[in-house]
Parts: sequence; structure tokens; C-alpha cells
Amino acid sequence: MEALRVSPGYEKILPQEYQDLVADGPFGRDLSVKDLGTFKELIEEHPLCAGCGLGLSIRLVVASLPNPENTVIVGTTGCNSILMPQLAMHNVHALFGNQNAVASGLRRALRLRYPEKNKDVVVVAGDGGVADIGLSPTLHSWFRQEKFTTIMLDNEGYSNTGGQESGMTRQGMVVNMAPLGKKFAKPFPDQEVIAAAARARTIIVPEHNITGWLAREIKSRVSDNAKIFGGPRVFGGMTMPPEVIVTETKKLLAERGGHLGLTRPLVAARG
Ligand SMILES: Cc1ncc(C[n+]2csc(CCOP(=O)(O)OP(=O)(O)O)c2C)c(N)n1
Ligand code: SF4
Repeated sequence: MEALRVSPGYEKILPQEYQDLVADGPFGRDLSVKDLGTFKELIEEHPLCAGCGLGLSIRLVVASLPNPENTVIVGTTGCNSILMPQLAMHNVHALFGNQNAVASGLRRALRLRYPEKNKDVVVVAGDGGVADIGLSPTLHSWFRQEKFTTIMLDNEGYSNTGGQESGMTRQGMVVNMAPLGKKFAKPFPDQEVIAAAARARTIIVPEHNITGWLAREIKSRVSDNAKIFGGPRVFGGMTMPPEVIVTETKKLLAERGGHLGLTRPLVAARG
């Protein structure tokens, strides 16, 4: 934490945002999604379209990191990546699709350079980058059992280039540049979903733009599915204040019973 401390005399020069992060940010503290609204967040504004679910997704991912001061995010080209320059964390922009190869090298280098420290590397990228054009580096990093996490922001298509079909687009779905509709079924991580559901007491599936679909898909694969709930409806991405997200989630849980288990099971399910 010493590295983040403001040197005496520099308080007046450094922007208020930086000082707030030092005084009230998540660094070195045991905070998580349930604490949103009580601390200075690492991402608070974004240039994505108003209401884009990617903003909220990245916000929740970042708030879930156990060790943000020692974490490097590796991203790649896509709508999600235009938010990264506003993220108050180390982040690397890899050539499109190459993110898991870059993360492999970075994680290994950090282990050699800082053997005494636990430096995390987390890939955060779109479905085009992770599971389509970049599938080979993704799979090979998994085959080699590289020690980092891959989070796919699956908005079911290539958005940043205007809406092409990806492997993650659902069957029959019409997107801007695939007007005849997707012909093949989307692969679904059945085994991972079943394993994550077995571990969790309650699974809340946040609903973004395509409401209800993911919760229904997960329910159809898990026999003990009474613990899986859709919602809350979180339109508005970063524009929805944290207290509203937390209040809505708690309300939903109070109505149906259970505890707060917001995004982690889904993150686990997506590998
Ligand atoms: C090497 C390379 N190939 C292709 C592109 C073009 N490109 C830019 S963004 C993008 C789509 C990104 O889609 P996805 O990963 O799903 O992210 P999203 O925009 O949906 O968040 C593509 C194909 C590029 N920038 N670089
Ligand atoms: S994913 Fe869609 S809504 Fe979000 S920033 Fe890109 S084009 Fe806009």
C-alpha cells in the first residue's frame, strides 16, 4: 500500500479522484460486490452506449477481485475495451484474440519477477475475442493450465464492428450483419454450470438486455433448480447507482429466501 500513498506536498497537485482512491478505494481491503456503495470504485464512468450491460458487468467483475492492487487485467479489442482506459487498475490491451497468450506470458513473468508476491492476471474480453477469433489462444492456455482466470463478457455477437454473428450467438437470432439468423445452436458450458450450481446455495442471474434467457437455460440443466432466480433487472449499466443494485438484489432475496451470491457462480461457469 506504500506505493499508493501520496507523497507529502503532492496532495494539491494530484487530482481529487486519485486522492479519493488512496483514502477510500478498495486497495488492501476485504471488499466485494456486497459492499458497493460504501467505497470509492475503480470504475465509475464509461463511454459505452447508455444502458449497455457491459459497463455493469465490468463494474461487478472489478468489485469482485480479491486483490485489485496486485492484479493486471488483460483485455482485447471490442466494445468492452473502450472502457478500460477509465479503469483505475493496471490493464493491458492485447492484439484482438491474443489476450490469453499475452496473459500466459505476463503471469509467468510476474511470478519470476515477484516470487514473494501474489500477482493476479485476469483476462476480461468479449465472446468474439475469447470464444471465436481468439479461441485457439484461449484453449491452449487452458491446456497448459496457466494460472490465471478468463472472464468472457458474452453479449452474443461482435458488437464493436457493428453486429456480426459469433459462435455465442443463439440459434435463430438475427443480428445487424447476419440478417438470415444464426443457423447453429450456441454451445453451453453444461458441466461447469452443473458444478457451479452444486456449490452455490442460491444463484442470482443478473438480467441485462436479453431478459430471462440465461436463467431459463441454467434452470433447464440443473435438477435442483429452485435455487436459481432471474433478476434483478439491471438496465442502465453504470448509470444505475450501486445502492439501487444492492437494494434490488436484497429485495429479491428477501422475497424468495436465500443469501447474496451475485455474479460469482456465473463467472465460475464461464471459465
Ligand atoms: C487482429 C484484429 N482482427 C479484427 C479486428 C476487428 N475487430 C475489432 S472489435 C471486433 C469485435 C469484438 O467483438 P467481441 O470480442 O465479441 O467484443 P464486443 O465488441 O462484442 O464487446 C473485431 C472483429 C481487430 N481490431 N483486430
Ligand atoms: S455492446 Fe452494444 S450497447 Fe454496448 S457499447 Fe457496444 S454497441 Fe453499444
